Amino acid sequence: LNKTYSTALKSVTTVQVNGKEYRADDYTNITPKITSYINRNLHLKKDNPLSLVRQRIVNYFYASFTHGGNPVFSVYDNLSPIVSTRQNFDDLLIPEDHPSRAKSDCYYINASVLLRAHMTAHQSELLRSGLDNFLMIGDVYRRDEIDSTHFPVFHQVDAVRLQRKEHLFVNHPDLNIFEPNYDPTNPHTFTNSISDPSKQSCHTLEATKLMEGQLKNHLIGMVKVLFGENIKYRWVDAYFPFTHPSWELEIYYENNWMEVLGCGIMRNEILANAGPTNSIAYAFGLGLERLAMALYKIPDIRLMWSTDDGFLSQFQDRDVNASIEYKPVSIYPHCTNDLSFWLPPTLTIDTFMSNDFYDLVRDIGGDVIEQVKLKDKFIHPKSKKHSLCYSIVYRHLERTLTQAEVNKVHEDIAAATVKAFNVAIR
Ligand code: FA5
Ligand code: MG
Repeated sequence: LNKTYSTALKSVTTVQVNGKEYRADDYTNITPKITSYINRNLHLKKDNPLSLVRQRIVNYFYASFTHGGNPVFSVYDNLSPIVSTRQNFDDLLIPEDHPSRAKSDCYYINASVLLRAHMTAHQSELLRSGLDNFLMIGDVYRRDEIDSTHFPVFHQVDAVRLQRKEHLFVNHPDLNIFEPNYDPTNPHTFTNSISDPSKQSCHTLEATKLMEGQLKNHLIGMVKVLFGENIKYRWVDAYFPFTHPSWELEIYYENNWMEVLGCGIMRNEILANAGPTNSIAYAFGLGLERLAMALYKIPDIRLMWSTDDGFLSQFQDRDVNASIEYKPVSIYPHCTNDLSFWLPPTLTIDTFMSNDFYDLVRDIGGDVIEQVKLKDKFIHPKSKKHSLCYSIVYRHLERTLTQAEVNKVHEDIAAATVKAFNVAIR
C-alpha cells in the first residue's frame, strides 16, 4: 500500500495487507500506519503488560471450569484480524444500517473485508466448528479520537460458554431451556423476539436467570482475582444486537466508574444458524488495555506499544500475579501547535470527517501524537466560509522533542491536510 489517504485512495485499485492483495473500492480506508500494527501481537509478547493480564484471565478460566482435571475452555489467540463483513456484522445480527458499520468507525480493506472491530467477529465460525466453551483473544481496530486512553488498535478477550439442558439443570431434570412453543429441531419456524426486557421469547425464565447468575458470578470472580476481594462493582443494563438480555460491568477505580466489559445471553438465532440446538449460551467481551492501565498504573495507552527497555523491563520475568506499579522513567514535556483551516465549499463544519483527519495526523506524525482536539469552529459572517481549528499535542514518550522537530511534523501535517481535504490553511 502506498502512502495514500482516504481522498487520494480513489486512484488505488488494490491494497496489500499482510502479504495478500485485495481489491480496493470506495470503502477502502485502511492506512499504511494501521497496517503496520498487524502482527505486532502485543497480547502474546511475554514482557508486555497486556500479555500478563491475558495470562491471568486465561488461568482464571482454565481453573474455573475443568472436566476430569482438564480445562474445559479452549483458547484462540492467533486468529487473523482480517475478517469479512459477514463475520464482523451479519453473523451477529447487526443490521445493515447499524452505525457500527460506518466507514467513519471501521478500517475497511474494501466493502466486504475489514480489520475486525471486536473479537466477537469469530464467535459464529468457532461455534460452527463444534466448540462450546472458548476464549478469543486478539487485536481489534476502530477509528476513534486520540487521547491517553484511546488508540485505534486495542486488544479484547471474548468468550462463549454454551450449556446443554442436562448440564444447566443437573439437579432439576424437569426444567427446560426452551418454551414449549419453540421446537429446537426446527428453530427457523419460530420468530424469536427480544421485546421482553427479561428474556428472549424462545427461552424459559428459569434458564435465562440461571445463565445470568452463572455469567455474573464468573465475571465478578474474575475482577476479584485481578483487583482484589474488595473491588466495588455494579451491573448496568446494556444493549448488543447479538445478546439479550445484555449488561455492562463497571468497577469503581480511582474515584471513577470504569466500564470493563459487555456481556449477555447469546441470541438464539446465532446458535441456530451456527449449529448447536438444545443449548443456551452466554458471551462477553472485555478490553485488555483498560485493565492493564488500571492494574499497573500505566498513564498512557501508547506506552503499551513501547519497545523501550525502560518500559518493558518493568514487566520482564515477573510472576503473572505479581503486583507491579509502573514507574515513569521520566516525564518529557509536551508541545501544542494549532492548525486552522478554511473548508472547501463542498464541506461544512458538520460534514467534515474528523476521523479521516485524525488518521491523517497519526499517519504523518506517528507515535509522537499524544492528542488531537477540536479547539474552535467558525463560520465567517460575510463570506459564509467554514473554518475549523484543531490543537495537536506532541509528546515523545522517551525523550524531549525540540520545537524545530515539532514544527517540521506540523508543517507536514498541514501540507497533507491541504492535499487530502482541499482546505486552505489560515
Ligand atoms: C463489544 O466490543 C462487544 N463485542 C462485547 C460483547 C461481546 C458484548 C460478547 C456481548 C457479548 P464494546 O464496544 O463495548 O463491546 O467493547 C467491549 C469492551 O472493550 C469495553 O467494555 C472496553 O473494556 C473495551 N473497549 C471498547 N472500546 C475501547 C477503546 N476505544 N479503548 C479501549 N478499550 C475499549
Ligand atoms: Mg461498550
